[in-house]
Amino acid sequence: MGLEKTFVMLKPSTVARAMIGKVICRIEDKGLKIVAMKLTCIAKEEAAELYAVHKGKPFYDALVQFITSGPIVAMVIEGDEAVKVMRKFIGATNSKEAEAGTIRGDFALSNQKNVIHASDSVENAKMEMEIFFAPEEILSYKRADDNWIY
Ligand code: 3AN
Repeated sequence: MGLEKTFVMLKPSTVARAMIGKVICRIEDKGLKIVAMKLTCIAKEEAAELYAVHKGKPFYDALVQFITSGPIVAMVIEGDEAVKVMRKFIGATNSKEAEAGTIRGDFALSNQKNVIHASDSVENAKMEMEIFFAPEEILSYKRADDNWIY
């Protein structure tokens, strides 16, 4: 088993649509474990760090504007191959093309207001969780169903 941690963010549109619970429910039902979580606002500098790879792209300014427009939920999610599993679970960036059954496929129509972000590699996960969490904020605990998931 390859236990991994990944960074997940529920976007301002998800908080505004009162869908935090719905999305978290999916993550927990899958057997993935929330090991850190906070409702917070992203500063422009944090947004620039998070989306550094997109700087210069036509949608960059709108993306930073959107992601800083209201509260987000930042989380660290742990599980077997959590990075790959979460990416598959959220679906394609363009929600219209995201498969039914994925979070974006089921809850969105937009490629910007696409509900959720999840890191695309173990390296990026580490970098992204460090933007939002101090090491002591990432917890380790047993869930009652751990033995039935693994
Ligand atoms: P993903 O979130 O699926 O990893 P990325 O990393 O390519 O997608 O893009 C990061 C974010 O930038 C997306 N979640 C989305 O909000 C925004 N974005 C990506 N492509 C577009 C686009 N063509 N138009 C508008 N926003 C986009």
